[in-house]
Amino acid sequence: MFTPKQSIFHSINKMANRKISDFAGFKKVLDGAKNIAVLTGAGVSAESGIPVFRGAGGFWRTHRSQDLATPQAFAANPALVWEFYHYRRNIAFTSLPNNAHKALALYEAQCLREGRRFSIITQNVDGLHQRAGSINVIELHGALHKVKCTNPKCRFLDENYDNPICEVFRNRGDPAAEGYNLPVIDKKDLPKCKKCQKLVRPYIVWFGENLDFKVMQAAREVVETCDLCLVIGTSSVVYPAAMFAPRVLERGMPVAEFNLNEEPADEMFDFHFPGKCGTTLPKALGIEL
Ligand code: BV8
Ligand code: ZN
Repeated sequence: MFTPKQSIFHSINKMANRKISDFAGFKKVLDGAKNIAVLTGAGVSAESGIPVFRGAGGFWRTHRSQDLATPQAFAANPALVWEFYHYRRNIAFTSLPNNAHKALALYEAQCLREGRRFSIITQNVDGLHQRAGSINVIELHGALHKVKCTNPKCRFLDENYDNPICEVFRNRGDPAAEGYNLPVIDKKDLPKCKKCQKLVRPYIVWFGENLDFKVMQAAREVVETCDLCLVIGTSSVVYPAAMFAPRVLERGMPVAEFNLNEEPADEMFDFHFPGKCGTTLPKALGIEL
């Protein structure tokens, strides 16, 4: 690797040469790549109408989303956390993939025809990549349509697309409602395990919880072997996902970011495409929708 002096020069040189909206330059790199990794975050689903995780979209009633996405919040008030996830499930199940999801699915199919690898590592839990037709998707943080039994002797993992997931949530979940003047939800009315009848939880990785070992292994293998990485619609603040693109850079491989923000999340990214990814991504991938 570089000596300290060389690495400073390399960084300055890279920052000076970072290509903003250089679609032609990116296409050359893209066409030559044999093993493409794509890391997506909430921004890739924003144009489908799904609120992003931080900023204005990051609140539900008076709660910050990330304060509800914890095992402590669920233990303290499972009804409140389940109502929050009922709200998220309802939005996800009634939303449609947007052009960013579709372009990724079509480009994956093109790579498969050409014998090239194409892997999506998503932080999202909305299932929209798969509904757009993407096949090779690693869901780092679980999925809204899955539930897991809380009984340590059972741990049954199930798929569940019921909306609402149980009767008590019908006409509930409205983020504008004042929670305190709604009828209290009794724990006995919350979703139960099909096998042992105990309480189930959303199959979601909450803050402070480890990611599934096999999922992390699959993601690491993609990060360690790719020869191009696209980072799409993420604020790159949540670990361990936030470590992936810097690791690709460390390996000397190119990284291209697609984000609303004018400034890249990392000075060292090779390409940055500011704007809505529903517009920039199909153009960069050369996909006509
Ligand atoms: C773990 C499921 C080991 C929930 C999620 C201090 C320092 C470093 C790390 C930590 C720390 N303290 C704690 C930690 C660890 C913690 C963490 O990283 N915290 C952060 C907040 C600092 N991580 C964990 O706990 C992870 N586990 O580390 O295990 C461990 C164990 C015990 C103790 C410590 C460590 C588990 C993390 C998983 C959390 N679960 N999701 C749910 O969804 O309900 S993460 C959650 O954030 C969502 O999945 C979301 O996807 C993800 C990341 O957010 P983004 O996707 O980036 O979304 P965001 O809104 O932030 O940004 C949207 C972006 O899109 C913006 O940049 C915007 O500009 C852009 N955008 C918007 N619209 C568009 C667009 N771009 C293009 N086009 C558009 N149209
Ligand atoms: Zn069970």
